[in-house]
Amino acid sequence: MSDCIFCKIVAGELPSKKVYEDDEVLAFHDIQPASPIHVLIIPKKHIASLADAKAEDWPLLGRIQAAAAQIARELEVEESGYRVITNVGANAGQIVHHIHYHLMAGARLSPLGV
Ligand code: D5M
Repeated sequence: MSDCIFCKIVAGELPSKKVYEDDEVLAFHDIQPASPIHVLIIPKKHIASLADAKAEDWPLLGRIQAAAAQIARELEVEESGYRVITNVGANAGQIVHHIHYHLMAGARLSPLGV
C-alpha cells in the first residue's frame, strides 16, 4: 500500500527504532509512547486490521505473538508483566490501518475498558 506509513517503515522509506525483525515481522518503538515501554509489532505484509485477516494470515499473526513474547524477554519485562493488544476500527481508536500489536510494559497498566 503506497500511502501506508507502516508499509513505508517496512520498505525503509520512513525511519523507525527497530527492536526486532525477521522475514515476515517487524517491531519498532511507538513514536507516541503511552507507557515506558511501547513497541509496535507488525507483519511486513499489509493487512488493514484483524477484521481483514484471511485464513492464510493466521500463521503470520501467530508469529507476531511469538515475536511479542521474545521481545518481552529481551526487554526484560517478562517477569514484571506486559500487555499485547490490537485496536480494530473506530471505537477501539485504530488510527493506522496496517494491523499492529501494541506491546506495553514498564509500569502498572490501567485496566482495559471505556
Ligand atoms: O495506534 C497507532 C500507533 O502508531 C500510535 O500509538 C502512534 C503510532 N505511530 C504512528 N506513526 C508512527 C511512526 N512513524 N513510527 C512509530 N509509531 C508510529 P492505533 O492502534 O492505530 O491507535
